[in-house]
Amino acid sequence: MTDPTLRLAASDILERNWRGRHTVPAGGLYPHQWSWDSAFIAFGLRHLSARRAQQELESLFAAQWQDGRLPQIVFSTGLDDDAYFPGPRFWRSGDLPEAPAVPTAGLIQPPNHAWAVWAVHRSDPQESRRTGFLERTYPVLHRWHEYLRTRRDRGGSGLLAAVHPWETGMDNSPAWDLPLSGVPRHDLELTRPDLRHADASERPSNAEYGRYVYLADRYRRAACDDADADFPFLVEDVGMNALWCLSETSLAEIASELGADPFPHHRRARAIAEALHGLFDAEAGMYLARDIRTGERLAPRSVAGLLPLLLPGLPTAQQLLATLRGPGFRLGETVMVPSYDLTRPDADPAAYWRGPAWFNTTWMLMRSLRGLGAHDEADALRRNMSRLALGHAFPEYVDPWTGSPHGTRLFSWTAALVLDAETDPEDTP
Ligand code: 2M8
Repeated sequence: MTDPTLRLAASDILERNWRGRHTVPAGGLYPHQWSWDSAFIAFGLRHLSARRAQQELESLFAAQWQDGRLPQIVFSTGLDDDAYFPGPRFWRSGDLPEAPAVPTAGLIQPPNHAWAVWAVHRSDPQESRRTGFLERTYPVLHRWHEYLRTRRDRGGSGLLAAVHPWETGMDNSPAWDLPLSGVPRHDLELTRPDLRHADASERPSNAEYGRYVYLADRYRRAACDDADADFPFLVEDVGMNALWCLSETSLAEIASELGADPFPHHRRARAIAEALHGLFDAEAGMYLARDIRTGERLAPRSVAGLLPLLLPGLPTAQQLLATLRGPGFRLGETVMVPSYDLTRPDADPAAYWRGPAWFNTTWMLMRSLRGLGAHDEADALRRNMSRLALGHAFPEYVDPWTGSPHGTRLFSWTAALVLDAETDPEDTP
């Protein structure tokens, strides 16, 4: 780590957002535990305390459903129900037979967890072996991936489907505009505690929220059973599937380390990679999400479509690199990687997942660039991330051109991922 000030500031935020067994993404806007946030946060925590990184992941794993799913949110008890919407009263997970004892949401988020577990192990293998970290977590991760494989392949293509934009982690991405347009709006008056903590112009609109709530409510009414053949939102998201594939590769490493057979994981990772290839669009120069209901590819080019760069030996890597460096994403001219195609007239550098640059996606692409030998470009991204994080109180996201900060501040994965990038700059996916 070159800059002790950065390390101190980042660890301060992770300390401030630590709630005893897990870290909240941000105190006001996101006061519970989020699934893929925790995995990103563990990448940073592992440089401060291997034990704490293990706890972060294992507090999430303790909320695994009997069907194997890891929930989008694990609700902290002791907070008012209106601290976040939809909260525990909306989900009433305790009434569902497959849900755990702790209150959770019924949706999921991208499966980056096995990847994080393997990274936590690698950072201190001795401590990991001493505490039996992999022995405990391997069965959890295995059941999680089985849930995705058996219950979420809604299109029969070998890819997992998202039933809600929230599941993709890129909630408001323009890629979801078309499939969302056919979703009815929930007619109840909306509660928007998020607007107490963030500017309304930067958050999803009430119209979008009405549809989000309709989908979540309909999913909950069916006891989150993934069996509703007419479900109005079913998409194959590139980012979720790329992370699933990468995590399956990590499961193979974990299995080997435990003396178990890695082959089934390698076989599944290959099958996901092959299915994912069906989403490659040569004209777009990247992967595009697919709407299962219509069978059509979704044209908006979001940063998710570049995330297969995380996968080793990707046959389309050079095409993706060209797109990342081209007019849509402008690597080298922008300070961090934008979330959406800059050539589109509706790209907005400040609106939630519709143009701004996020630290998690930039960090993933920075690692991918390094894995492909593009060290100068990876270093430039790392330096920009650190400068902007430190200069702007660790914002949730930034304008990709100017670096000006947006969203909430003191954001946990921003702190964790710059800490990781600076401490272990040579690490690749
Ligand atoms: C954002 O999503 C939540 C819903 O899950 C929200 O908008 O209220 C997204 O940026 C998501 O990727 C992230 O996990 C979550 C918490 O940081 O916030």
